[in-house]
Amino acid sequence: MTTTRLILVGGFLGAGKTTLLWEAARRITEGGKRAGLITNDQAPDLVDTVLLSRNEVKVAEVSGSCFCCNFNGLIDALKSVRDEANADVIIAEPVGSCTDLSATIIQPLKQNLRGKLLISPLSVLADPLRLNDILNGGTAGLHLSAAYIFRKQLEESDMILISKSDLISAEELSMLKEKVGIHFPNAEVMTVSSLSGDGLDEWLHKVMNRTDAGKRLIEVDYDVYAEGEAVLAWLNSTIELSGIAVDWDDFANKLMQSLSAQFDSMKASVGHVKILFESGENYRIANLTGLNNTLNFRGSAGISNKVRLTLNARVEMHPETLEEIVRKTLDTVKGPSISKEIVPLRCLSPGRPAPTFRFDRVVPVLG
Ligand SMILES: Nc1nc2c(ncn2[C@@H]2O[C@H](COP(=O)(O)OP(=O)(O)OP(=O)(O)O)[C@@H](O)[C@H]2O)c(=O)[nH]1
Ligand SMILES: [Mg+2]
Repeated sequence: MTTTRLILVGGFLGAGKTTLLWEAARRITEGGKRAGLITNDQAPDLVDTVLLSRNEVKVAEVSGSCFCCNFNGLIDALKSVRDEANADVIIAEPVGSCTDLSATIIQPLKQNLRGKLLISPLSVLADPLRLNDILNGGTAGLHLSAAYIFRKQLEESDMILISKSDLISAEELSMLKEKVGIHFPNAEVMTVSSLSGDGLDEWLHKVMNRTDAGKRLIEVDYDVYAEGEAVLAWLNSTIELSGIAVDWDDFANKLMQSLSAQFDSMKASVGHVKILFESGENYRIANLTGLNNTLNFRGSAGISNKVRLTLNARVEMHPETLEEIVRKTLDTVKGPSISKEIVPLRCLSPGRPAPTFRFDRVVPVLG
């Protein structure tokens, strides 16, 4: 490999990583450089990969395990994006429930790919509403151990990006930024909105010109970390649906409203539920990142006879319960006139993280 730049964008589930990757790749391409992306998940059939692949940019996926537990998978993905897309810049999104990236990914990369990879400061995104609650001593509606992961992600970051800055007022944002600076004095704090574009160029300019990645290591209690991951049921599925002149946008609305209502009534904390309905060139995407008021939709899959649905859910409950809810809700919403074929469906609870490497020292970056 020659010197390719790698930008790692971490942050908890639903923080806005994929949306930022999309927007950053677009800006990098417009600036005349070639961008490539890497997604990561505990299982294949990722909405993020399908969505990002609709862009012109090369996307590789490391699935079945997080980057830290499948370091070689990350190296292979880096090589494939670099070689196949001739990428100058690669942006990678680790699993949203992962932490300890400095010790398990950044230091090993610095050592193993010295001279071949320029690594940007570790950027960690945080949803402003969840972040505010966590800084006030709450858990942002998450299990205590999941909230621990959220805090650890921020603690190890080189840059904290308060995401979705369009969701709160300028005054609230400035107060939050100050509070983050007090809680995490070692990180640089910035604010971004992928929706309005605010702060994106400033962030990109910094990460494209710096190599001070993984400046510190943090202590992580792997028992708490493992529990924080294991409390989430993880469901990935691809489903072919067919009927006669079906309004898929209406279908998507009913499906997500029903799932969200059930999770809320069970007081089951949602990490992220995302669906993508694809009908040829048309697609509709829906995201739920907490209670029903976080549900949002984009695009249109239109009216047609056939659609491909990719569904990913990370919800705090037993995997079998999540699978049953998803299967039943799909059947109820589709009724007898629409047929469904589940291509694959995987539902699991992540196992204990077992990183390939875990460095106990910061690898220096040579000038
Ligand atoms: N208002 C607003 N919403 C945003 C912004 N960026 C992302 N979102 C929304 O936040 C939700 C989650 O976005 P993603 O980009 O999928 O988040 P993620 O961090 O990749 O989530 P995981 O892959 O599950 O970890 C979606 O509904 C997005 O539309 C933003 O700048 N402003
Ligand atoms: Mg994502």
